[in-house]
Amino acid sequence: MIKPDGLQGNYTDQIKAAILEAGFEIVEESTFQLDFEKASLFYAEHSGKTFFQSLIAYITSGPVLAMVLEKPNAILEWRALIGPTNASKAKVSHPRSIRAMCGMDSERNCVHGSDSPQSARREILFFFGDKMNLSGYFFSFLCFK
Ligand code: RTP
Ligand code: MG
Repeated sequence: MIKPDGLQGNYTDQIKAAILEAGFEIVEESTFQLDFEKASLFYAEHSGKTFFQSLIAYITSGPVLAMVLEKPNAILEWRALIGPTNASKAKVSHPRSIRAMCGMDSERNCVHGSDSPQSARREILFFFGDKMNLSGYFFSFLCFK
């Protein structure tokens, strides 16, 4: 997912170029404006943390671009490509990462990545559940092939 700062900073083309250069296929994509309720659901694992309210304000501050990316070992490969959560540290430790390119700090880091097959499944359903036939067969193919 490209977060609002990624879209507002006009980084979409650069991020997509990095995605394709790394060998991912973009299987689905769509922009969404999340509201407080939806963003809270998306980041439910962080509810109660000190940064939660700020995170929700950030993620609802403009549209996001959600994508389904496909590649062998996609989850780890994508997390490696985006770099560490803190973008200001990424600029030093992972200067070629996407977060180094378009992020700013520990919150405004311009992109999100699912952190497990279970998260990927939940997040793909969250954004594209009404669009895809996810009643079992297709999704198993998508996630675990
Ligand atoms: P993401 O879920 O967005 O891909 O990021 P992540 O796994 O690298 O990091 P995570 O721990 O899941 O945190 C989710 C998002 O919350 C914001 N954050 N702010 N102010 C802070 O200390 C802080 N820590 C995390 C970031 O936007 C982070 O990506
Ligand atoms: Mg996370």
